[in-house]
Amino acid sequence: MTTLKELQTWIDQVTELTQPDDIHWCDGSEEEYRGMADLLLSNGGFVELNQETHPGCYLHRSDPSDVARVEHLTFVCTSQEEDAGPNNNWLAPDEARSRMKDLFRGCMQGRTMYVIPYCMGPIDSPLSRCGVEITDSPYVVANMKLMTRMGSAALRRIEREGTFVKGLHSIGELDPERRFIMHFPEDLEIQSFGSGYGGNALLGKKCHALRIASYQARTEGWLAEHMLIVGVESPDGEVHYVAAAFPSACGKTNLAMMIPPSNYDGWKIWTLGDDICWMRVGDDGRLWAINPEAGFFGVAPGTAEKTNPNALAMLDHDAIFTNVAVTADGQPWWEGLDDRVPATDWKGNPYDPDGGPAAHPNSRFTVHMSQCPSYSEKAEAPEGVPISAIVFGGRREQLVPLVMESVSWNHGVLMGAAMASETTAANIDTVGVVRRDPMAMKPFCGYNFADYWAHWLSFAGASGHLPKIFHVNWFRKDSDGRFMWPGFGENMRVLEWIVRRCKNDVGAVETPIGRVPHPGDVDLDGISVEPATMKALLDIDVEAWRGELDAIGEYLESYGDRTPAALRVERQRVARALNDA
Ligand code: OXD
Ligand code: MN
Repeated sequence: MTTLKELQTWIDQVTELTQPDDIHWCDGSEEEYRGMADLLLSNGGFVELNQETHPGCYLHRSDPSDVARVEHLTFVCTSQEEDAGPNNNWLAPDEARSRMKDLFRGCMQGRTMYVIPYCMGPIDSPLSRCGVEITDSPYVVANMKLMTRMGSAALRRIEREGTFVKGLHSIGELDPERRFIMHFPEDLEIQSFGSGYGGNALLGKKCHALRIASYQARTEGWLAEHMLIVGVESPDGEVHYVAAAFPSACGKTNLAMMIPPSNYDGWKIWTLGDDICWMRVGDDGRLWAINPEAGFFGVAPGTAEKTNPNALAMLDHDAIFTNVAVTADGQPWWEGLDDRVPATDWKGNPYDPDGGPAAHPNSRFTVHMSQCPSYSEKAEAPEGVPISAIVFGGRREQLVPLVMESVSWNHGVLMGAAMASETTAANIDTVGVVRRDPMAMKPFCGYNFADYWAHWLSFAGASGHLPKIFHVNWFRKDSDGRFMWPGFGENMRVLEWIVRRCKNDVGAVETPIGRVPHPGDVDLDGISVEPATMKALLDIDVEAWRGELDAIGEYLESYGDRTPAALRVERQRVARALNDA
């Protein structure tokens, strides 16, 4: 089925190991997608939703033990342990391969093996990279169709280029005791067994486009990041592109599809991506970005008319819902959507208000990007878009101001490396604990963080036209535990300041930890944020920040000798500025 010998040999080896009944090469056609949906409807993998209100929409209920990424079962298997770093679980490649071989042996007996050639990024972009996922899950095939450029065109590119990421996936028995997600970055290879859930099973996403791609990006001189991409259009028609990194389930999708407040006449946000961004320095010295994905795999709970009207508008047709609740008339429902009461919870049981949330907190929608009303055609541009600003952000109740700007590239890298956030339901572990999540890549960096920071720092000398770097925090709370900033569409006010800083047409206040807006420079027209609250949102508590800088220092030192000296120097500079303040 392919002219590429390396691909055919691998397929033959996997066939011999896993013993499928059938092999299906995915062509990516609409008919194939329909066939997959019909198959899933007939075997219980899909439940049909109300086809009058939601044509082409289906619900998938995953195994209740298989509802999120599993960081504790995710490994980076480099030949040297130090190359994976303290930020990853590590196994020696031989050991990992032999464990996985035992799991995969005979696992596709009685099943069809699907071969999915896919391209991450526009099919004709030099920034794109291809992969082939082998899976025994038709749910994965259907999702990959929406999330990637999948099928014949991708196969042609793979045959032309001769290189591709090999991803082998089986749902196995969905037994949490027999579940592993292994990455072999040196061989551009992924093996995932025992989970059918998103990030564990749709291998193009976190496994390829972040873990493997981050490793590959370092060797090839580019960046693979956990970032959304938006175009911010101002009333004069100028568009500035912004890439922003936030940890999982911290509002990337909402920000990516934001509708500016009503007093922002003539402003518009264009959506290019909500999760992953690949960037490379162009001939003009600017960073050019593509979104390697073709769809959104977004968190459903909290998505509502008020928080993300564009997302709601794209979810009433041709979407796959995973682990949401259902109303009596068969419509998808989740907490925060509206005040209807669902009939059935995410497990398919009659809804019991005392029995926990109706939709799983990490329930998801999968939908093709072009269905988003704010979708930008530029998402298909082979050359990508030039990035004016990089924004880092975490979920921090205290300490971290609404927005600050770094004074240099290296300072921006320190801001990214020092990021911390309260954990969310996107991973199976405890929720709400503050952890360091550098560049929002803690679960996704395919190599040692110290080397990753060094890679980021290496760009400083590469060009004089790099984006400015900012840090934001939408989640600060007052002493009564209330959010101080309204968030959602109102974040436009902060984005405007960021864009104006990029154009050098607004000033800033220098503080020891970076530049913040003059309080009057963030437009508060139409929102009930008092000037005193704004002042507090931008306030720097010098004493508390001294403690934070100590904690950052300890964190950086936990990477030992590999921590780049330039990052240490930068931290010392900020610590000194705080001591002098
Ligand atoms: C995601 C995640 O699914 O970050 O995007 O967990
Ligand atoms: Mn993500």
